[in-house]
Amino acid sequence: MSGAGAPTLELDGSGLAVTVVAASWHDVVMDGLIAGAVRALEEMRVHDVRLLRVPGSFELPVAAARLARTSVDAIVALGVVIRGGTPHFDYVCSAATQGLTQVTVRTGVPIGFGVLTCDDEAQALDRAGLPGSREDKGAEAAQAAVATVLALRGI
Ligand code: DLZ
Repeated sequence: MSGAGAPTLELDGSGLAVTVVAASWHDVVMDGLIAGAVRALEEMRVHDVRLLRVPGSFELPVAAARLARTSVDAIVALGVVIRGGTPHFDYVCSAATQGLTQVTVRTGVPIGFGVLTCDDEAQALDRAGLPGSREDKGAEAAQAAVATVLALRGI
């Protein structure tokens, strides 16, 4: 999927509580995604920013489901899944994507989707918001989560 076309968002997240739930596989990429998300939340003046780590991307939906029952306004889900030689990639990607979709739709709590699904580590590093990366998917997911909270308030 091309990263072109992402919106430029000027958002005021003051008064919001947002938790970043982050998998732990591929630590260099994860460090970049988490830093990007936290930086973006701070730039949007989100007053309560928390971080919850889980082992892998497969565990993101259950963590998000539990968080959605707390007082959070939004969740940012971050993970990196890199294709290997077995079908495991497809199962983990599908579990994370479908699980997070179910949580956000069923609970109404916006979830910024920052799970990278890449062919190799180079692709992931290029999206991780690190020095030299072309994209910052952690920041994009954080902005999407806050933008959705604000948009839904307007209904
Ligand atoms: C098992 C596994 C594999 C092979 N690859 C990844 C990966 O690239 N990214 C990731 O976030 N998690 C991976 N996992 C771990 C699963 O998400 C999960 O944590 C384990 O299957 C234990 O439930």
